Amino acid sequence: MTRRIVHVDLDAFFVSVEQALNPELRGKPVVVGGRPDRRGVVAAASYEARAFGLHAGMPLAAASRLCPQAIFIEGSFTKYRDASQRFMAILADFSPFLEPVGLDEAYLDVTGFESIYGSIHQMAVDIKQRIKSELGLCASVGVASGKVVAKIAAELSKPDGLLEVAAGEERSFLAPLPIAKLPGIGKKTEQILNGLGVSTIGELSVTPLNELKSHFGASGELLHRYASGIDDREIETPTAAKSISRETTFGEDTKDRSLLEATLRYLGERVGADLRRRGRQAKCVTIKLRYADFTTITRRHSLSQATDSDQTIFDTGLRLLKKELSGEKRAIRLIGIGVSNLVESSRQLDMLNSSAQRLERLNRAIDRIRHKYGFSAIQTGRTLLLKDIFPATDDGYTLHTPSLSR
Ligand code: TTP
Ligand code: MG
Repeated sequence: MTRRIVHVDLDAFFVSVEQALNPELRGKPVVVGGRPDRRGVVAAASYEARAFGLHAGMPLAAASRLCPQAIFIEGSFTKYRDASQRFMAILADFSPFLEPVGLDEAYLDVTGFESIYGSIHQMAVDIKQRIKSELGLCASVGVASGKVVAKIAAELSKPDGLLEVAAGEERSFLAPLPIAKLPGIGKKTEQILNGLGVSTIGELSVTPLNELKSHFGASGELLHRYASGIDDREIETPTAAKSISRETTFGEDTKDRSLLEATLRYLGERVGADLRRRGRQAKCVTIKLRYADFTTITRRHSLSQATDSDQTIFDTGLRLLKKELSGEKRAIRLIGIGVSNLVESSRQLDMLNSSAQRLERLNRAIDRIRHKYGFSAIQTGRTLLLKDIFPATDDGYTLHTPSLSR
């Protein structure tokens, strides 16, 4: 039986929630992101606003010049989180094989569910209908044999769309599309491919595998498969992790403090991003070191308040590292950082503290940019020196032990 994967993405999510709650905003150009006289960017623009050229990421001032009649709203994360939870609960009624992605997107495996709904098409119609009647929101739905094609189908169908790609049609569906539509192709990969004369997904699918591998390593093979419409990745239902950690072994044992600190920062950022993606915060930070003689130690510190901030995770790890290494003569073979004692994210306390709030906004903005343009689109000062040591991909640095450090 061919798999049927459904991808659901809400249209103009933040704005649509505002419009659902306030009928006066409906049918109008609306922007969530803040007042146009403030610094900041558009987080979400209604489709009416997009007709004027407004889009996410555009400075608010520029948006207001292009569309002076647009209504600008500050927005409130709590509203969007509530809507997101209700959205996911609706989807969970349709299939237990549910993988939420961020707030307004999810994959469902619905293979074999025809018998319940008459057809997968009918099921998709029912999903859209329930989201519309219970949340007042429009969803776009893509259906295909794998995640990549389902996601692209949903995106192409926007707004309020439904697009099903029949089994066997994946390759011809993708072929005419620009490579940037393929998940995993950020700015950097796109440039390299353009340099090779590849601009459509069809051209990518007929580029010799060897050539792709020589430029992108193991991810070259993945690109090739995705471009050919082959994607057998399973739906990953979230499990409540007890701890999250990243570690890496150096190519050569090292005593270089700045390399150790930069690597700790990088691994800490991966841990922080993973925590935020899971909507969790941690109350305990642990570092792990293995010395050249294979002696392995862990050191941990409990925080007074749970955190999901890269800065707090790193600062805590760095203090532990400095304490451990003071007077230490041996070189380091492996370094790792992790968090445990996880709790559900709650922000009320942080919101009283404006510097914590700023950090939270910053971390979330970085997550979004990296989600869209690849991990290396943004580097924090601390990790810059890694640039000269490890190959950077859209997905981050390729450390010596990538499976442990991603
Ligand atoms: P998206 O699904 O990327 O965008 P969207 O739902 O607004 O529009 P559509 O899917 O119809 O193209 O992102 C979901 C929400 O995430 C979006 O409503 C607001 C938030 N977001 C930001 O805060 N900043 C951003 O840069 C982006 C892209 C999204
Ligand atoms: Mg969306």
